[in-house]
Amino acid sequence: MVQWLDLQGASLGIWPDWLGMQEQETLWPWLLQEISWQQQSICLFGRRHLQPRLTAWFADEPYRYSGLVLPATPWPAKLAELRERVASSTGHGFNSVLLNYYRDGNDHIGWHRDNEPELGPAPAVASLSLGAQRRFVMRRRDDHACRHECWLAPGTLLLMGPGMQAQWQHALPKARHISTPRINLTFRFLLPRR
Ligand SMILES: O=C(O)CCC(=O)C(=O)O
Ligand SMILES: [Mn+2]
Repeated sequence: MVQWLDLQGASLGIWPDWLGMQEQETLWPWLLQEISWQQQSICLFGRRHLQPRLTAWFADEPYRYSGLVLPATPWPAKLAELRERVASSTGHGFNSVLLNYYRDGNDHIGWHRDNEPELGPAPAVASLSLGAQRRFVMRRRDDHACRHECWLAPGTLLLMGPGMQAQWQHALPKARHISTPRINLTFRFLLPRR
């Protein structure tokens, strides 16, 4: 059952237990064994940094973010099947997935918006969480005191609806007490290049 929240004009959808325990138990080792996880270095404010997490990428189109160009990469059948199920639950189609592997609570993602030009002006971004439960925080760009947060338990599907990226930033903060890993699959739709 989906829970919809209205965040001042942007909708957030949460499907707890979207992926059952048994499927999580087969998907998790498959992701660890079959995905070629990389620690990318990115350019932030003119300096190069290693990202504080590992990532992987599959897409029908190339994607540019934080000074990186991620090429078009064919989808493994397992992820293509998940993409269809995410599309049918959320009502949004996706042609790319960015996977994040947070090795422990030190790995994180800072405040940002998923607002690259390829995503268009009002993208929907769907996120499937596996492994350690982590805190996902959102704040309005124009009023950082206006915040919302949720705990992303394994198996949860989250949809940041159209409008969210224009007004809100999001982050997955460090959680030093967490020693176990988390994997997150973020499904996006990239506009074909003109
Ligand atoms: O790990 C998460 O839940 C969020 C990841 C994220 O925001 C991103 O990859 O852009
Ligand atoms: Mn994001």
